Amino acid sequence: MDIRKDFPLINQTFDGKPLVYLDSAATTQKPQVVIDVLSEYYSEYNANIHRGIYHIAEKATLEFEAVRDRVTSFINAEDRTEIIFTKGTTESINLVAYSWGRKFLKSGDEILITEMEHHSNNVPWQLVAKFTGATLKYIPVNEDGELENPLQYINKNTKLVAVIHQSNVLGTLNPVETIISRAHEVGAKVLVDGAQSTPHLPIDVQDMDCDFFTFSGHKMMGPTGVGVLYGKQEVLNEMDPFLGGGEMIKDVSMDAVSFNELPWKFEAGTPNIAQVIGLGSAIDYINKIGLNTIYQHGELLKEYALERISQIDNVTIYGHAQDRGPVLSFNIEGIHPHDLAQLLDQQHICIRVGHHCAQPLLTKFGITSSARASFYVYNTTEEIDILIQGIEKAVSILK
Ligand code: C6P
Repeated sequence: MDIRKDFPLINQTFDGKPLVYLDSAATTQKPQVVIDVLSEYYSEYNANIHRGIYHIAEKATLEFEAVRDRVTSFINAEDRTEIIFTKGTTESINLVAYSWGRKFLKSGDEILITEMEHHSNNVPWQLVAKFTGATLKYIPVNEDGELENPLQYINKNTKLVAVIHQSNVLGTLNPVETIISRAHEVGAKVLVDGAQSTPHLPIDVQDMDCDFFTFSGHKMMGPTGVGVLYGKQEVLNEMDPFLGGGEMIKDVSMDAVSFNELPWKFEAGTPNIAQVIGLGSAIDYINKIGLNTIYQHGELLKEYALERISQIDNVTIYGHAQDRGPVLSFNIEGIHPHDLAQLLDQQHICIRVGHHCAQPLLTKFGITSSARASFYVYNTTEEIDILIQGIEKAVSILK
């Protein structure tokens, strides 16, 4: 299936050279259908939702709410009321930290996260720990970039486990099902950060049995500014609202307020209407290709990239987990990753360098930054060859 033609930006040339985009873990490129749907909303039925009774407002509401149904089946939630639209994974996790964490955690309780969390699944829990007096604990990461005996850290004081599904640095896929089942044995809730896994793997939240699952639209070919918080209905019902105002109310008087039902209780203010509708189109596009095809293509690119990058002289690849996704972090001895990225940029090759918003993990590996190449369904092995040539050229200049 030739899908590259669907992506306007990867077909652009710069100084006659193609753009080689290898930073999809940061954000993916968007197919034309997603771009068109955004433009259609603004040019054909732009109106606020859940309010107006004129026809374009009704169409906007219908299109917006229809995406909730598509997300429900995309991750196999039991009910559409379990799907809350946020502006991204970061907001989804913060929502849980404020509305569940601050309400239910207290001194003596333990919040368990891992050393490989993205800051978005670390900082909110540091803040909650400070606020509630709960203790924040970490499951360590071993040299291969895998969690070291994760079940050993779950005990009767554990009240919440928040774990990254696929690492944005090492690519490691964590055994979330095993962690969830052990956590439930001690009565703890589990949040899975699916920002990196959802674009690549079929997700079934009922099968996984997580209490919360989060992901971002922009990492799966949708627009920026939209994400999802999935929560089990009974857990969401126990929580207080995160933000106040707009659609989250039922009744307001001078001195009292009652809240709307799920999912709107957690969707304050005018929502990200265009972005949600764009996410719906991205889900349709993914379903058309098929997540199994996307996964297989990712496997092929990952294997090829691992083989080619490991042949570079003096290279260190971070993370060698058995089970991993198509993202690869590395450093070349004596070369600063920022210099490498700058020289690659001159060849129109886009990779990410820095701490990847996972400073505790990089510290654990004894580094402050790395280069990272990440791949998605529109990438090719030829682009990996161009990356390798680009790296060789950069190394010859920098050495
Ligand atoms: N990682 C990366 O280049 P937002 O920004 O809210 O859409 O997603 C945050 C986030 C949370 N968890 C994981 C595992 C992530 O990878 C990210 C975003 C990007 O790795 C930007 S730092």
